[in-house]
Amino acid sequence: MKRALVTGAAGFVGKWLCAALVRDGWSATACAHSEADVNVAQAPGPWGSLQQVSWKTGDIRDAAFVDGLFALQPHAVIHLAAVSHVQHATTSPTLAWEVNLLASVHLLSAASRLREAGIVDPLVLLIGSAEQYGRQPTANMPLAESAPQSPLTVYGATKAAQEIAGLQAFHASGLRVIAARPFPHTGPGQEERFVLPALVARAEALRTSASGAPMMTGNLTPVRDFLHVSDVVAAYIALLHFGRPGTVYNVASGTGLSVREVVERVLQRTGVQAELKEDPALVRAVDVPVLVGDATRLSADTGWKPTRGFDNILDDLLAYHRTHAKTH
Ligand code: A2R
Repeated sequence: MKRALVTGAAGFVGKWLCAALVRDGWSATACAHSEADVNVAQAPGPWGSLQQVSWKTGDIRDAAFVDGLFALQPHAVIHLAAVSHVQHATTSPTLAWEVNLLASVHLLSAASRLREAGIVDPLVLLIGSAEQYGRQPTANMPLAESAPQSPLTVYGATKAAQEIAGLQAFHASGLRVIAARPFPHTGPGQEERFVLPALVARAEALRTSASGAPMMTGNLTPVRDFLHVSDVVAAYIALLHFGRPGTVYNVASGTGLSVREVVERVLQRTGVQAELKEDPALVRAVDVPVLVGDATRLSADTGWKPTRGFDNILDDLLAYHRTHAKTH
């Protein structure tokens, strides 16, 4: 049985990924920040069972802790741990650089040592972000991986830097690094500080209160490409099997929706009629106007295709919100 090490495993994507890895026949070791995170992550959810996953806890900014994780001699490392929220990275840039870049460097060094010792040759899948592209001409959408990286946010910059570090290790020593640039993804279990769960929660509050209040939103003009988290973790597993080391892959649907269209679809799906009102507190000071990705390379190399459309994503979020709201 092949061994996979997953960092950031108690986070939103981590739970979906660990459960999917077990279903795919991997022995998964899940690295979480704290015991408290593990306890929360083990609550049952639509991602599947985490009972066969073994957990390690610690801070991946600590090089000795990261070295210790490699005693497991993993065949694959999927590096999800990050300051993952764009605004959090903007307000805490030092933390974002430490976690999103330095911790990745610890991981790459530990994987290289294992490889050089001839013990195992781990495949390292670095999870970056579409935010690495920054502001690009709308005419260039959907963006291929050849588009220049010009990150606009601290978050995007840290992820671009992580990728450069990973590809440098590949070029210098042959460490098998693959870099993924996922476009926005959501689904059950994502925190409400992220846009779609927040919109669903707000629409549900309007529906249940029947107050006739307006739907508060951030900037309605940005255009984004949304995927279901289950399709994203399927892409990561496909890359473990068929990805080419030293290669960058977009993970994207290829379809863009404006935030206005997104909000309208959320209201329609929840059965709420409400006026839209921009809340200055929800508007980002710096935001990328359009981000739509081209995943032709990923599909060509791995056969991956997204399976869940936008309404399906919303229905899943709604169902989860309604169950979750009832049980908490
Ligand atoms: O800091 P916590 O307790 O929220 O744990 C987060 C963990 N993490 C760390 N783990 C160990 N040492 C650290 N210094 C450290 N800092 C953060 O990474 C959390 O459990 C996990 C990230 O999960 P989420 O914030 O839920 O992100 P999500 O959506 O699962 O994204 C996964 C990856 C990230 O690299 C994103 O930037 C990318 O996909 O989109």
